[in-house]
Amino acid sequence: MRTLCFATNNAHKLKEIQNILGDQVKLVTLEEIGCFEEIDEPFDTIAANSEVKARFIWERFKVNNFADDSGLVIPALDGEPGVRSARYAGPERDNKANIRLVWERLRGLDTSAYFVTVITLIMDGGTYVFEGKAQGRILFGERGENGFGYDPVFLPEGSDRTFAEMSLDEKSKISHRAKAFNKLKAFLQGRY
Ligand code: ITT
Repeated sequence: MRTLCFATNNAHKLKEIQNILGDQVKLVTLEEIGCFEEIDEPFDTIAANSEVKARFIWERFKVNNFADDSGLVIPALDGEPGVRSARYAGPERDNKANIRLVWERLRGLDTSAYFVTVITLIMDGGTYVFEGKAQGRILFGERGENGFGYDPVFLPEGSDRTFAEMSLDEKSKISHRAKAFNKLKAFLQGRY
């Protein structure tokens, strides 16, 4: 089985994605390919940040790899929090404070929002991009205990429950992340 580097050191994330991709590939972390550097995410779009990570690994280590980046996009806030989703209210990555800031800025505006995940795969020198979106709207109140980040205030389209009121299995049927990774999986099938 060929190995494929997933540009992360988050063991939990790696396990989750290995589970989606199945046994057609063996994922390895950044540390396993000898990369111990913090890779900057300097750009102002989610797509550009995922590409810069994958390209860095390819240039430096010449190994097939993919990188992902995700965020919450609120059109009425000109796309914020977007690339700044994790640190919207400050460097502490405080989910509650991030949500409060969204509420503060969104009051009186259109609450439509979507989560997006962009994966950049660099395989044998070629670059391939996979995107997944989950459309919904922001609630002014938190509901549910599951998930992370903005899940308690995100009501996906067609559902009467927030992402945080869903089990991981349920969320994984409709989430931006699952959609993007299922596209990657389909692409790798038979090619890797
Ligand atoms: P890395 O270490 O891999 O960068 P991260 O926490 O930055 O992990 P992502 O790039 O996947 O995670 O997402 C960036 C932020 O966007 C994340 O911290 C959340 O605030 C928000 N976010 C992304 N996906 C989400 C989801 O499924 N539910 C709730 N919030 C999400």
